[in-house]
Amino acid sequence: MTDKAQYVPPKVWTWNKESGGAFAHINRPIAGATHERALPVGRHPFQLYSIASPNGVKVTVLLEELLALGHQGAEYDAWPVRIGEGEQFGSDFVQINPNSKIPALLDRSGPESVRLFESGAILLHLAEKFGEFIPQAHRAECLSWLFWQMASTPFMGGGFGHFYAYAPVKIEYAIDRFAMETKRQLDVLNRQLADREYILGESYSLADVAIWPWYGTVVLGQAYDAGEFLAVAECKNLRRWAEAIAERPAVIRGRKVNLMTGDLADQLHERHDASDFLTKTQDKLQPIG
Ligand SMILES: N[C@@H](CCC(=O)N[C@@H](CS)C(=O)NCC(=O)O)C(=O)O
Repeated sequence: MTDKAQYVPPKVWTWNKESGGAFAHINRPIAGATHERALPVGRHPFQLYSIASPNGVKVTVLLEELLALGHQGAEYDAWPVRIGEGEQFGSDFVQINPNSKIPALLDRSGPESVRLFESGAILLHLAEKFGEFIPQAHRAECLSWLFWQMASTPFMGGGFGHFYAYAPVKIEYAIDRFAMETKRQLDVLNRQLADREYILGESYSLADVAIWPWYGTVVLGQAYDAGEFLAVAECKNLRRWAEAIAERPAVIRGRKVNLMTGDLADQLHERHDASDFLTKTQDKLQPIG
């Protein structure tokens, strides 16, 4: 290891400067709204406020999968939240998610609106509401993998991704620590998929919906530009699974919703109708429903 420890922490930490990382301008050590901001509301039972980050994509993929199964009650309006501009600290957004992070969902299908935050809770709520993607015979296993993803990914995203791709300095100790853990997590999945088509076995489930946007994109070399560094090609089972899921029409659609970066042809900033995929992106998919 080459880095020398130079920083001696003071007795009490104070917020006196930006950290310098890629998202430093939106990081702050206090919660709550910074400004008044109303959120738009559309006509559908579900109002999603999000972006097409892995945590956001989990939800749009599930909604698109539910619609593909014919659940018209899963129709949704998806509104972008520009987190780089601090919209997650607007008053209406904070009313839905006091933690100021996307995704946030308003379920207006019942007599009272229900607010939801934390992508895992949103997935569980939707899957239970429509009775899909949690096979009763494997319910405990499915929840175990869902909670595994929610608990494990911050080590990869906030740990490895941050220090490898976003931090203003490359710190060998931090990159080693989180690369080690990320490799271990990839191996957990690679072994699980050695003799199973999907995480739970033969059928695609909520576990796959939750895990794919993070670990699927990493193993396909689409995250942090780290495919070579992490030698993801070694994870052959995981790659086979990731490639198969990437081709699902609902996954292709879900990844476009609230996408604000990359190829313009793929960006669907707002989604209000299945036909939006055809009229507002250059998607060649047939509209559903
Ligand atoms: N555990 C949360 C994490 C959500 C999260 O970290 N969202 C990020 C984008 S992927 C965000 O909104 N960041 C804005 C910020 O931290 O201010 C979940 O799964 O919903």
